[in-house]
Amino acid sequence: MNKTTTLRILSLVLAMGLLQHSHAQMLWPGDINNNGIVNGVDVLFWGIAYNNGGAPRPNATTNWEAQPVTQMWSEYFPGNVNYAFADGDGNGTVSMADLSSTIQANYNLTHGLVTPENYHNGQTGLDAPILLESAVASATPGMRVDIKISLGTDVLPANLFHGISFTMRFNEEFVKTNGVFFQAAQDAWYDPDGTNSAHLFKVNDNTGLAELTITRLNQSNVNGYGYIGTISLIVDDVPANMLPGLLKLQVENVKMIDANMNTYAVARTEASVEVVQAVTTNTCPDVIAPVCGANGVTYLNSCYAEAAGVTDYTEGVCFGGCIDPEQMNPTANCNYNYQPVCGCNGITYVNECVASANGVTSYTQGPCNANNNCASLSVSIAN
Ligand SMILES: [Ca+2]
Ligand SMILES: [Ca+2]
Repeated sequence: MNKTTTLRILSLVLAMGLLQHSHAQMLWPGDINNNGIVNGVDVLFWGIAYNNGGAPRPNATTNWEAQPVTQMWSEYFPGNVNYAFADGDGNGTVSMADLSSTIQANYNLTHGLVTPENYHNGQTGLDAPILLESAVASATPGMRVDIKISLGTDVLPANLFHGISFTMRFNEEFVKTNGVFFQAAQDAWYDPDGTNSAHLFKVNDNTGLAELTITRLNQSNVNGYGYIGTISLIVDDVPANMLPGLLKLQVENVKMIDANMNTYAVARTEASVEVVQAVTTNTCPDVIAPVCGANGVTYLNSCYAEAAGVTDYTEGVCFGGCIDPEQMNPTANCNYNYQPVCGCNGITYVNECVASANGVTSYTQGPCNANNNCASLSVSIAN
């Protein structure tokens, strides 16, 4: 190895060292914990540094680009990140503007390798839980589903609370794009005056992930439990063949901290709502003017036939003597328990009540044989 080569290698090593050194001092606005991504955990750090101050950052921008931090502030987060990293806009104080102009604006953006957050998911029955409570058990396309979110219970409260960040996963195929919202609790237990906390709620429709972060702002803890807000999901107009289906909301990753940034385990739960097809209400008149559909089913009148999708029909009952139009009762309160009967018209009805309400004058127990339009359950009853 000659002298020139040695020098070149030396200067290369030196340059790499400098790069490395300057990289360690580089701030990406919004990535307060400097782990490579802007997300809710950065909001927790922001809450811890809120109102702190130090040297402003020369030539600061909130754009997503690396900026040198030339002068450190006096305090450091655990993990040795300087408080100056919480000053996203570089004006020398950590304020609300740093949340909106950097964390919110640069949310989910990444630089370099992302270091995973140290979430602390707990155990049911041992740790304070995040509880999800849906207002409804089932919903139809287009409907809004409200799910109440609580943290802690009287038995397992959230003690020494300064902030919490957690993700919730939902099956995005059941949820309308831009159809997820959050409403924070008013005068919540973690901030009774409503003046000492902030929250950030973000949704990624493509991945079906929502993230909620709530933080206090004065670096003092509270003990408590209860309602923290409501997440609302608008059910998408999913194709009928996907229904019934289950819309699930599951708490995925949680980080809850005190004012010293100790983390506390939180138990996770989920909520599910059955998505079912909307019941189409039939507005046909109950006029007795029977028609016989091409499917062999007698309908009370042509309106009922067409409502059932049968456009090919003839006037009168399908089987004279077998169907009595006077006996047809579109508003009969039949259940749909499967106790099939075979009508005199050769059509299987789901049970006696349905057969009778369709005007069938006689029938035998059990389904008709396979050749006789077995699958045709009555459609002429509005239920
Ligand atoms: Ca981060
Ligand atoms: Ca600032």
